[in-house]
Amino acid sequence: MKILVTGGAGFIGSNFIRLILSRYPDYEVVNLDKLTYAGNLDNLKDVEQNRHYRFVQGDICDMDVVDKVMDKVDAVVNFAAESHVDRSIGGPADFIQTDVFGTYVLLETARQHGVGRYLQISTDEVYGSIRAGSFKETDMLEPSSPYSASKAGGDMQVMAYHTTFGLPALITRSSNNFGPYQYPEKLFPLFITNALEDIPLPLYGDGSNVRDWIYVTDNCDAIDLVLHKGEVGQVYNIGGGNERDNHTITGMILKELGKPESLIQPVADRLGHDFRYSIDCSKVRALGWQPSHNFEDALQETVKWYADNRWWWEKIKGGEFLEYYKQQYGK
Ligand code: NAD
Ligand code: TDX
Repeated sequence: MKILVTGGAGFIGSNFIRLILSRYPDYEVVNLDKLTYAGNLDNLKDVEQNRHYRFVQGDICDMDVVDKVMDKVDAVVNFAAESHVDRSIGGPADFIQTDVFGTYVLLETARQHGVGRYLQISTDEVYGSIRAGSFKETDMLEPSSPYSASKAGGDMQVMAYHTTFGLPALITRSSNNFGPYQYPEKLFPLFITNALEDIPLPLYGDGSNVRDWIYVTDNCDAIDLVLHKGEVGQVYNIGGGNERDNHTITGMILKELGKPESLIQPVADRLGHDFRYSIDCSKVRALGWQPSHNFEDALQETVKWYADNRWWWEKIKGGEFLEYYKQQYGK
């Protein structure tokens, strides 16, 4: 089987490629990634010499490039996206371009090539916020941020290509991932690395917003299952079942590192900040998946990974990230 993974140099995509290459030694993986600020070939250093793996630098919005890399591909898994909510508030254009138009280019090319399976990696954020209960796959999409609206736009096109052209397409919508190789703009890696550097942890609002956390390889496991066993035309929610508010997560990270709570710095809330995400995952569980990581152990493992792998994040935090951080906080 030959799989085209797009956005494979990012956080989840790189963890997914590692899993596929180790689990299916005869598969071919082509990784098409533009290498935006979030794309990082260091994430795949350990597999770059694997003869079943090939990296191509390119944009999913470029139909010529996509057409070339889709040659003789059996399946496409699209991770490529602008993925950070705060950046989408600062400037939505790149989000519309990659998450909406880029998805269209992939779908159209997959249709022309007669690709056997197209899997779109989406997010629980497309449903919007929910005070009580959990969203099912059939619930209405009510995205709140330019990021989640762009992702919802991508999802709509995927289903339209399935219904109209019979493209064998599927979608996964996962909750918040954490684990190794996550760009340090997101909550977990930002707070862990800031704490390691003894600099403040900017907690939005009153810290009471709730996310459902999933360890990244548990999500990759579920994606693998849906790719191979999912029913085309279907959506699968993938959640860790670990709902925690941001204040609790922050306290756990600080405790793990033996750092004081005085490092927490309450800052202005995110605009349109969704209060709580929660998804019902009975459908993917019925397919045979369940998370294999206990939340507390996985958090401990993740904190240790960032503490042990300063080489990975110190150079990121010294570059483009600093400019972004300055814009956010004016220092
Ligand atoms: P990420 O930002 O770490 O990685 C995105 C990757 O896509 C990067 O390597 C980047 O270079 C690449 N990319 C961006 N624009 C591109 C383009 N135009 N052409 C080719 N490559 C491009 O993101 P992530 O956290 O790994 O998320 C991966 C996917 O999973 C995204 O689609 C995201 O919406 C979704 N998702 C993420 C989470 C999460 O918690 N991180 C949760 C649910 C869903
Ligand atoms: O500095 C911060 N302070 C803070 O309080 C940051 C970066 C975040 N937060 C809060 C906002 C959220 O309530 O922490 C929570 C998590 O924030 P992010 O890590 O930015 O994740 P979120 O906005 O929930 O979106 C993530 O999960 C769903 C990913 O970035 C998306 O790509 C994915 O679709």
